[in-house]
Amino acid sequence: IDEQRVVRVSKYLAKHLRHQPERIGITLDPHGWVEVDVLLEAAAAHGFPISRAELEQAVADNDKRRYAIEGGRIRASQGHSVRVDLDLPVVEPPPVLFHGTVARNMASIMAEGLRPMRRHHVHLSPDQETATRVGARRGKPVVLVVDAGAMHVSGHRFRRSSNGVWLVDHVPPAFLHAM
Ligand code: HQG
Repeated sequence: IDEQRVVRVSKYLAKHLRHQPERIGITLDPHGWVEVDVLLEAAAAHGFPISRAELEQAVADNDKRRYAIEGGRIRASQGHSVRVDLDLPVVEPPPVLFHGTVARNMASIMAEGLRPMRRHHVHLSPDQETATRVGARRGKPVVLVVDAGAMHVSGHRFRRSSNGVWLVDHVPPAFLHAM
């Protein structure tokens, strides 16, 4: 299965497992899961047939492990805009985390902090390289250092998705500084 096809399948999954399940007539359970069989049937019925092998490759090969399959069901590991409860435990973060963005967002970020925007959480990266890649999706990357340890001490709750993305509701500007 060629790489371009896997990327297309992955994008299709993101669209329907994170944002618009109703577009292909599927319903996610409260934790974001849907039966693999139901998903494959719905995709085929809506003009985007995916074989089981393609699905498995899109899940397994995904550079970011964006999707998880468990007990015949699949979900996106993070990044939803539809309401789901990923049921992730609150865990103590490392002392610092990183956020990749671009210069045009900086004035607003430094004034009001990091906000989830269209997603459920602010996404933070465990290392500078990952944050640089995240920022570079939008232009010349700017990496911010998040004082996660101090946030944790002052009661902010951190969760980590199964693919290693750190999630938090808000990062006030006091806990942010440029690199
Ligand atoms: C910015 C991808 C102005 C924020 C990546 C970002 C990541 C503000 C944008 C994951 C702001 C939101 C998430 C504020 C935040 N004022 N701009 N107060 N607060 N922003 O895509 O972090 O491919 O929702 O800096 O790899 O870029 O989807 O978040 O530029 O892990 O799996 O608002 O998405 O993963 O953009 O990326 P996003 P993100 P996937």
